Amino acid sequence: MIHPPQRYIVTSALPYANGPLHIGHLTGAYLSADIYVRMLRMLDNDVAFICGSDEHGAAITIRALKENSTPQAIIDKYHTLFESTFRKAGISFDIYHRTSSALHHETAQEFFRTLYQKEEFLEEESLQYFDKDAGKFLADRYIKGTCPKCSNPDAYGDQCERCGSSLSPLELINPVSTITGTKPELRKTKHWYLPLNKYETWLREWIEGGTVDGAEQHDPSDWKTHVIGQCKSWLDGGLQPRAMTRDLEWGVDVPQEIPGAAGKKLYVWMDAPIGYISATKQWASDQGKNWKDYWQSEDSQLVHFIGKDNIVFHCLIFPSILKAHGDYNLPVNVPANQFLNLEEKKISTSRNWAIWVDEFLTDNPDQTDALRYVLTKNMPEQKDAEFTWKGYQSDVNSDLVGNLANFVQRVMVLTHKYYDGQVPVFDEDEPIVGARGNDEASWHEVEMMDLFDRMWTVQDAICKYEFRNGLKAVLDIASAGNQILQFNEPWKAIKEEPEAVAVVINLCNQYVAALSVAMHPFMPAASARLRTLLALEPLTEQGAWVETMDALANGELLLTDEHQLHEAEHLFARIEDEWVNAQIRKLHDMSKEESTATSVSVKSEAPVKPAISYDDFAKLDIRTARIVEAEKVPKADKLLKLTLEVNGASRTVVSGIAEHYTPEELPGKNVIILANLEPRKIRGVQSEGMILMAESGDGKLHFVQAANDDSGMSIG
Ligand code: B3M
Ligand code: ZN
Repeated sequence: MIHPPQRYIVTSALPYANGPLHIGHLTGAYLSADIYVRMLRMLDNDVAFICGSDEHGAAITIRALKENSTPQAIIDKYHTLFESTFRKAGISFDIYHRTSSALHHETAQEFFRTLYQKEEFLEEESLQYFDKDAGKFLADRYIKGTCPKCSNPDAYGDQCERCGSSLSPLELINPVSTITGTKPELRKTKHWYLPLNKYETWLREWIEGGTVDGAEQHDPSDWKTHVIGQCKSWLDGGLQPRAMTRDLEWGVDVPQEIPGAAGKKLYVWMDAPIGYISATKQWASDQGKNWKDYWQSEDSQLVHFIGKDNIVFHCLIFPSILKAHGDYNLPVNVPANQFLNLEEKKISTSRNWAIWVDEFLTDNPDQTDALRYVLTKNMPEQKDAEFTWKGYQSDVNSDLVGNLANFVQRVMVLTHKYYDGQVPVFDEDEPIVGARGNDEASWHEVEMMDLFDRMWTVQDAICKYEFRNGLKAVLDIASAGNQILQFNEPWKAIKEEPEAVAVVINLCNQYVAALSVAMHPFMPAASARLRTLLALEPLTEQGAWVETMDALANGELLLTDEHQLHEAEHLFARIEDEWVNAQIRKLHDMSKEESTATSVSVKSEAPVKPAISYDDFAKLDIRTARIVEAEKVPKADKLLKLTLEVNGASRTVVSGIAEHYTPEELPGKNVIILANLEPRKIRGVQSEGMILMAESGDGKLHFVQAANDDSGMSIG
């Protein structure tokens, strides 16, 4: 046995149930965790792999308001979408739960009640913005105003998206409620605060020294530098008490028996991480297990997989809640990933600059393992990383097709050609040229020991959360196999040195069989396809790695002599230019950067934007105009090129209305344009201005028009 079995609880960040998942989410907290968990199971550990939807928080209620929907409808939609997305992506959670469940509410309330009864909280009154017209206190995201740092007029109560400053609502200049557009008033309200400042000493000892109450809990050198660095900067900046409750209508109620609890909910970042525990309770109950074995036993290890924006919550706040409760383990590691950029730009949900996982895998079900491969190869483990479609094409075509699949294909074709598909018997003492080449003599047994070492490199890298290195080690097995073929040239030697060829082909079959195991954590579907080609039993994940490594360590063959292979098939298909160019076009066409840049549309029920000065308004040159010509913009589904007449002069505007109007129906229409918007090139067309559109509740765009037909009238 190469690895004493251990118990693990592994969690992936609970995605907010208010928007689809993109490839940055997938590679950041889910694919990384899945690779790790699959290896843990293959090493015969007892693992609970936990996730679920994070269904509270102001963002969900804001979206419900914007879409004229309800929070329940929003979370139901996205919870279902996430279940489908993770299933398609092969993410093997043991349970995918949800924080709107009764069990979660009970668990989170129990946590709050315990901390309250232990008098861990500070009870403090504070001033908070209250919207008189809406009759409610305003959560940070419901308040907008001018950023005190960069004067961005559209800053939110918790953050300015232009300069990135984290703000508190009281810092905003000219705050307005995003619900009614009115100026909110300050009112007193009581909340319960976690005294993080009180925990600073033990948190620092834990983060920097790996000890809890003097006892070693983990080795800090196992943690990623950037995670430790972010925690230290928070600790060095001095931790402040943090409110664990909010005045909200949507969320987990503060236990009502607590005085002053009416109308108060748990802060989403208190309730969400407790979602890991409630999900484990549900899973353990379904499996007839004891959830405390995973969260409260010293035999269990807790690992959180997250993106870097969640580090403070998983390394400082949630551990503080766990330790304040008293019965729970702290994480032994939080291997947070950094961010993935897309075509050299930040992935942006609001600008639709993203590859949406469910949509991509629905359209390309045969690309799941290729996507897993490319996202792992480019995983932002230590620093932000890049994803490009051309890079996807070259990674798949050179690594998966050109190396891995090519090696498998050659070995199987040669085995069929010379031995009718049967793994040949071989002579242990027959020398061949090994994978390291340089004409040095090697033997089957020596190359098999090399194989053991290569497999060990895969295992060791994954167990250290180095998934890029682990994946490279898998491809190195295929490269070594290709080298063995290249150096021995069995297709030439078969006549003169059949004994050596038998050694080479048998050895390469062992390499292929080992690949079917080594690929599994990264590309489970391709691993299964390969095992079918090899006429091997489907992999039983639990303990499979131990079994394989024990066999190799004992000099046993993974494919026994005369094992009959099935016919060879290509394991991966090449990515052609046409397909990859279509993906690139789709990304640009989808990106709202173009469509909203060319026609301003205001949803009827959208909250009023913050007030602006008259001087700001006076800078806008808004005029009437008439559409003279209209035509589609080539390869851009949403865009039309319009020729307008304004005071007798002609100008071109590119507008994102192609899904709402045909070119034929537009000539002669009167419209209103913003005439002095800086010209910009869009899909190769110089666009001079912007057409004003009104967006009705059903999402249809309507022209804003003047009462009479004169063009060029200035609107003021
Ligand atoms: N939902 C933030 C996010 O989706 C939050 C994670 C909660 S993990 C307990 O990135
Ligand atoms: Zn700012």
